[in-house]
Amino acid sequence: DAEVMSHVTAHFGKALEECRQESGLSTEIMEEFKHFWSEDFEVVHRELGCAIICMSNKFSLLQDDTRIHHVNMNDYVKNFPNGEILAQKMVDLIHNCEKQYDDITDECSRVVKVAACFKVDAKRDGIAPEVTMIEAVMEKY
Ligand code: B8M
Repeated sequence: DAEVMSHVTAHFGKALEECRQESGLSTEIMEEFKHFWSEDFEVVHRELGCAIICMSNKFSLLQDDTRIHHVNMNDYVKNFPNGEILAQKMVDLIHNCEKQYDDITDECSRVVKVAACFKVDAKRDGIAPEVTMIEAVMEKY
């Protein structure tokens, strides 16, 4: 559900500023995390992968091998309004994308590929939020 995903993105995106320096993700590449879902934002930069790893670590969403932590991710998403309808779906989509890029050894490069795959699949399944939907809930977090 796209509404739930707007909440997850608004909350998760708050960690971006803490991760800017160590990830090297410039504001020119990505000004705010909500733009991840924008039609004209291309999920291609290695630095975005590094940023997603750093951000995910703030919420313990990854395992030691930088793959998704299924239980923690499920619990994280369930905490948002109607989160239970998206939690397992999200874990399944991300895990399916991880399997497709398992051979990439560089963590940041692999994670940005997984994130791009996740964006495509989330759009296909109608659970990708519009940027305006994210903006509408950002003040809650
Ligand atoms: C990690 C949950 C973030 C939810 C916010 C919305 C979109 C962000 C996309 C990141 C995709 C997750 C990639 C992590 C996979 C690690 O193998």
